[in-house]
Amino acid sequence: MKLEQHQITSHNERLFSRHQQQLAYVTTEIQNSALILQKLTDFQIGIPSWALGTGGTRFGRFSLGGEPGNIEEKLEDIGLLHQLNASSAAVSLHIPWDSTSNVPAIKAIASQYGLNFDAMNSNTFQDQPDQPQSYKFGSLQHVDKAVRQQAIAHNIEVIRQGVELGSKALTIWLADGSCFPGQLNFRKAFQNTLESLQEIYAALPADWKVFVEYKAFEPNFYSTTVGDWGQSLLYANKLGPKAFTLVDLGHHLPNANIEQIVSLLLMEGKLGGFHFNDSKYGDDDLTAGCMKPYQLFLIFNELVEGMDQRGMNHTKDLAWMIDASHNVKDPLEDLLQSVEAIMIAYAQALSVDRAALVQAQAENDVVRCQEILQHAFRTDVRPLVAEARLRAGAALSPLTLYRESQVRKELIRNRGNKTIATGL
Ligand code: AOS
Ligand code: ZN
Ligand code: ZN
Repeated sequence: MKLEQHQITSHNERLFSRHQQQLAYVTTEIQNSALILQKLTDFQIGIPSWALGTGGTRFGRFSLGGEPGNIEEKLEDIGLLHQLNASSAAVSLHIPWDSTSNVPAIKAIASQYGLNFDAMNSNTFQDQPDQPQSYKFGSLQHVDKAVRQQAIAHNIEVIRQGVELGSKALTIWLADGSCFPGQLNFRKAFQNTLESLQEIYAALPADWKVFVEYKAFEPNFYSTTVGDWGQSLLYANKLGPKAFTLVDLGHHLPNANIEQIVSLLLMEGKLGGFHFNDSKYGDDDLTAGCMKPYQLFLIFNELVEGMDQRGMNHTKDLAWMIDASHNVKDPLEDLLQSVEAIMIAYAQALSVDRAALVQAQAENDVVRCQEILQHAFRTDVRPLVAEARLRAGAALSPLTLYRESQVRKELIRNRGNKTIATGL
């Protein structure tokens, strides 16, 4: 389903005069609003193919209806999001949840919606019906070489499919680890994983990157073989210049200082990408910014400062992706909220008075440092984010338009009421 241009136009006309007033105010408050607008227009966030249907937990799943049943429908959904917010120009696929058997058709649909293929995700955390070896005791770390080989071959196959689609990166998240003390020799597990990763790394095309995603716990509850940014960075450093760490916001132990991690990874040139989400307890995969918007801002504050220090391109040099999964919301509405929260945090970080902060830090003026950051955080930049969308031909209020045009009703009419999206 696609929106008609006149639907967007008339929505924007209705909200325009109020928007103008709000924008006028914020542009007097923020010095560099022209630059921020440009950066917001350029910024694009990858949508995970597995976030388009309602997720579930081991306690059950509640179908929403109208969910995409195949990759073509997933691309349609992301295309719709991109029409609404002009900030979701990429999809992150998951193999084998997504079938790429018809590459020309997939590419044609993607280009029709103006979508690119962000990092490809491999899956060695589940057994597929036809596979000879089981991942019950790990994949790249496994004590049995045959299992490791199967997992390596899968990752290389994912790269091959990604090349055909025009993706430029592979994200490896491993469930590998152990559930009980004594189950694993930590060093052997690390070495096996490293050797396996080296084989995958050797298969990367010259212009590809590999992202090593870490996670503190779950599904293993005693040790995880890529458990934190230290372990991920060890792998990335040992692998070479095409290997990077991927930070998923939900993958830390409680209260971890993620903004400091981000800052140091950037300093080392080893930050590769992001999985945005939010959480209260663990890997909750909730809507970005729904729990800790100040933390999201502080992370972006480090990102902007660190990327500018290194002369990096904000949009192209890191892979920005959402990783979310929901039980109670319409996933499309949820993704609109996540993208909005990310854009707001980014705009706030861009508005920080950097020179004043540097000076206040040099003077150990702790109060002033806090004031500078909180001023940026507490200034309402939403009109800037809306203006960037307006200029890109998208909706002033994507969520409002989504609801007004009764998208979900239409999707249910087309795809049915009892739908299961492939994924977790
Ligand atoms: C798992 O916890 C990780 O966040 C993964 O990045 C992701 O959710 C999974 O690989 C789905 O593709
Ligand atoms: Zn993730
Ligand atoms: Zn996760």
